[in-house]
Amino acid sequence: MSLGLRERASRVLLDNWHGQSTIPASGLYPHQWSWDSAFIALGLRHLSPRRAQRELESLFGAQWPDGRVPHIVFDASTPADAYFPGPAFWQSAAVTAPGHPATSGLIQPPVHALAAWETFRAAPELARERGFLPRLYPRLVAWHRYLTGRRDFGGRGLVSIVHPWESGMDNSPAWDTPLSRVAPTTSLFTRRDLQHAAAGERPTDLDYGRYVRLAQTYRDHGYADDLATHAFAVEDPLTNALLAASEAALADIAVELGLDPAPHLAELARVRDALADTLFDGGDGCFHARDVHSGQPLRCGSVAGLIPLVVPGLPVADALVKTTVGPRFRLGEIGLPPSFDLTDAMFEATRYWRGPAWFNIGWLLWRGLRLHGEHELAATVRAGLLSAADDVGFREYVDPLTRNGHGASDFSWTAAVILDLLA
Ligand code: 2M8
Repeated sequence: MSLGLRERASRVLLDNWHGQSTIPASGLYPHQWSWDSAFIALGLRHLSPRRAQRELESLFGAQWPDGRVPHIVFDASTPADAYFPGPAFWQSAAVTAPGHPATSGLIQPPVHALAAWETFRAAPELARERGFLPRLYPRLVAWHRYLTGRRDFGGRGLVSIVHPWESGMDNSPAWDTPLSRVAPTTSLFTRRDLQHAAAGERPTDLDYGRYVRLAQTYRDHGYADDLATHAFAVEDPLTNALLAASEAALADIAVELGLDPAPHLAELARVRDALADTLFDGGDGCFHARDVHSGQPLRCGSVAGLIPLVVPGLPVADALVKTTVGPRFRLGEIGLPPSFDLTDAMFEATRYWRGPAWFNIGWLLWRGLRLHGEHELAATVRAGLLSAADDVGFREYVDPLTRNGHGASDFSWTAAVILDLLA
């Protein structure tokens, strides 16, 4: 099984390569996405370490002067109306230097330093020869500095996201309450996504109207990061957990570069403490996002609440492990992580981030479980992900109960994490 699967996964990444970076999937996602590229690099490093390095370098080549890494880097050779919202909507040229690639103005979860370190480890000699880490490290530091310096709206040492697209888990039920306060846009727009995917598996039109309104407001304020501009501002456990894990990776990178890792280890400890002290719910055995405007925890069964397992030294890992195998996620039994609590009435097995299992999330849990010594459960997750991909191909997401595939086919991060699991 493994040989065929590896070859098929490699083919997906080769086909989706666009010269300097990889698109998530043709049709639905025809540009470069930020956190997709990080997962893609984790797989590409086994296929072509040089390409994996290029993947991250081209993403960071589009970094903004303020340090933010945009969530989409537009491919200039792709028709402008292939994706909505495209370059004309975001108008990034107004805030970046001439010649800068066109990008969105939002961010995505900061898994990049972790991917950069793993990419380096796959081919240290080539990376040293190419100056991969010396060039990337200051950019990674500036990225984290943007997050901690400009996005701590809650004043509690955690990063706030200002749009559901920034979470990477766009229509997660966790965002329903804060999103309900947002008036949908009155501008007319065409949803290009529905030309490539079934409406029943995507966010609703009402969701999109709100997404567009939030992005328009941010853009019309020159992408300034002040809380008053943002109707939506939440502290998300997944974003902050990946920041902490990436600080641990920055410490490793610093050592490789002959620099002092101590500031990164201190930052890891600081974010980890802030997460555990403020977003962990002991009664529920998981982390909850917090709505910065209301000050309320967004109590809901999103799998994002389990992702802090990737944080080294997390003091509440045992409680999280218990939750993963309990009735809400049944990870030990089904091997695939539902994106939302299976027992909740809001669970929808095939609608995007409201229930389906995603391979990048499975990979993060696999990594987190191993980090905390849960090797048997990690092996179950690995087997679940591999057999699902073998059965249905490299789909964007799968129904965690029937294991039927949904969303885009030949989806890059699915193929990439499968390659990594096979390595
Ligand atoms: C999805 O998000 C984009 C908007 O950023 C979309 O729906 O068009 C999400 O699944 C996100 O996590 C992912 O990075 C992106 C590309 O795969 O698609």
